[in-house]
Parts: sequence; C-alpha cells; structure tokens
Amino acid sequence: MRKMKIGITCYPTVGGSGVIATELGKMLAEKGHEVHFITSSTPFRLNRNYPNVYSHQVDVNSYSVFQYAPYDIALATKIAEVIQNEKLDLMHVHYAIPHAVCAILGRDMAGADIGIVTTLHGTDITVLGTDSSLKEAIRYGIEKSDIVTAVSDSLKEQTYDMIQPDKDIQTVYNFVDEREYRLKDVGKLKNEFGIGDQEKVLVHVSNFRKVKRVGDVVDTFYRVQQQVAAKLLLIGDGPEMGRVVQQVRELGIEEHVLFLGKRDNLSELYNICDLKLLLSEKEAFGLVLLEAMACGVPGIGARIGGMPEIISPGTNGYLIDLGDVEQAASYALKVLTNDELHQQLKQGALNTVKTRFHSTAILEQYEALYESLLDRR
Ligand code: GMT
Repeated sequence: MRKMKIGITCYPTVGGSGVIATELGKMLAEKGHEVHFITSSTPFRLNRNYPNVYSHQVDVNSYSVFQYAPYDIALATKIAEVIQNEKLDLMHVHYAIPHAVCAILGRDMAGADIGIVTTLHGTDITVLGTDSSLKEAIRYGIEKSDIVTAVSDSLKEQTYDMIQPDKDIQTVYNFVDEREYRLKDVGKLKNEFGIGDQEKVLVHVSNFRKVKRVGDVVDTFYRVQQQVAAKLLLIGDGPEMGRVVQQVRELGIEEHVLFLGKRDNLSELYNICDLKLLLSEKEAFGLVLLEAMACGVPGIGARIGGMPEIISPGTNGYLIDLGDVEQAASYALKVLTNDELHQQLKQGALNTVKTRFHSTAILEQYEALYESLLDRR
C-alpha cells in the first residue's frame, strides 16, 4: 500500500460525522499515511499528539460589511493552500455541502489535479436536501467529487431519490475504534452513579434534536420502570432538552432518570448499561448504536434509515415501528427480564461489530478507494 498525503475536512464539533472523520484520520496516520485535518477548530477526538497528523485551522473573519462570515470561502482558500504547501494526494471531505463544494473550489484555486472523496452522513441529504435552494449545490458537490460514499444503503437510496445525482455512490459503513469501545471492567461505576446492583440501566445518547424523538425514549422508559427496577441515562444535550426535562417531571420519574449532559468517556458508561434506545425518525446510520454494541449493549431502534442495516432483530436487538413506544417497552421488558436472552443479544452485539463493521475492514475499503483515485491520475 502506497503511503499517501490525505486532507480531511469535517465539522470538528461533537457529532457522528466528526467522530468518523477524526477516527479515520487517526487510523490512517497509524498506518503510515500523512493526514492533514483542515477544519474550523481542532476536531474534538484529536485529543492528544498523534504522529503523522497535522491540523490546519480555517480562520473565519467577520467584517462589519458582511452580514455572514464567509466560512465556505475561507475553507476553500485554506484547502487550496494546504493542497499546494503539503502536496496532498487527495482530499476526503465529510458532507456534500459545504465541504465537497469547498474542496472542489479549493482544488480549482490550487490548480491541482487531486482526487476528492466525499462521504455523505445523512443530515446533508435528509435535512438540507429538502431545501430547494440547496439541492442543486448538493448535486454539484456530489457530481464533481471523484468518489462519493454514503454511510448506509438507505442513505445511498435516499440520495438518489431526493437529489437524483448522475454519480455512482458506494456504501462504506461506519466503524468504531475497538480499542476504546470494548468490554471493560469499570469497577463500582454503576454504584457511583447511585444505581443499585439489581437495577437495569437503559441509555440514550444524542444531540437532543427533534428528529431524535427523545420523548419516545422517555415514554418507553416510563413503561419499563413500572415493571422492573431501572434507571435511564440520558447523555448529550440539545434543543429539545427543556421539553424532555419537563416530560420527566410530569411523569414523576425524576428519581429514575439521570441527565448526564455531554460526556467523553462513553465507553465506560456503556459498560454499566443493559440496553440502548435510539428511536429517531431520521438516522442515516446510528453510530451510537454501534458504539454501544461494541461495549456489549444491544439496541432497540426504529425501523428507519440505516438502523435496520445494524440491528438484526433477535440477534443484537429489536426494531420497532416509528413512534410505537408500546412495542419498544415490550421488547425492552422481554430483554431485561430474561437473562439468557440478554446474554445472547449481548454476544450478538459484540459479534456484529467484529464481523460486519470492523475498523480494519472499513479502513481497507477507504484505502482501496484512495488507491483507485491515484491510479486514475
Ligand atoms: O445525527 C446527528 O444529528 C449528527 C449527524 C452528523 O452529521 O454528525 O449524524 C449523522 O452522521 C452520523 C455518522 O455517519 C450517523 O451515525 C447519523 O445517523 C447521522 N444522523 C442523521 O442521519 C440524522
């Protein structure tokens, strides 16, 4: 395998796309490639010094004459500068807009003949794609990229339906860093959170946007805790938090719900959990399901987006019809009251990560795509 110089652009703040972009960059660097992150701030998972990894920050100045700071232009300019100074072999950008469009412009500005790989993560298609003012820009970003990947077959199909690009899109699934997300002995962590040994622990992790339907998670948990002693960990924060806090109060289950806010040490927390709930109405993949599974936590998800590509009902969790909290509660109770079934699903979850989403295999898929780009030039 040739050693390549790879530029990566993503949204560096918390979010699945930023996590995947950063973990991919770190793993590519470990394999000897030179990785250049070109982002508005240092990606949050780039939390220590990694050899072969460089971070280039996009400075976005706001001028009183402009109503909006020109992030896209500043990013394209920075991409052009890094392509030229570092002699990049290719750019891998996450999100069609603005990042693919910025990379195309940056390549043009640099007068370089390098390949652009664009990975679609969902929000850029399922949310922005419905905005007619952006649809043409998304199509342009996709069609002018050399290679386009989507994180699930579902997202690929949705992109064809909504954007109709004249472009081959390949599915490359997400992955986790198995060295971090794994079974761990976390000692008395469960008790330290005030949870009794006999209590079951359900968990939901998201950015609390409306599409995550955290209200359904709380309604499901309300039904579960009526039958078994249980606690719900709500991890993350976002626009719906106020409504969720109110719902928990109205249901009178404050004692059973732990609002943990944004957390970094998720793998340790997953290791005290028994079941994951992700009942969103849009979810191109559902990386948090995979992270939980890597720690032996089966999941209940809605039958939408990429979730049916991760959850095999009865093997590593269950799927429900969107919004059917009765069904979700009934599956949760089935799992939490049958130790043998729970153990089977736990094993199924671990196997899923190992056999279908292993980082080694996913990394090789990306490397093969990069190689094919170099061969074409
Ligand atoms: O789900 C979000 O709100 C964040 C968003 C992002 O851009 O980081 O997540 C998207 O990308 C993740 C990584 O590929 C996927 O696991 C999420 O399913 C996807 N979110 C949606 O499609 C809503």
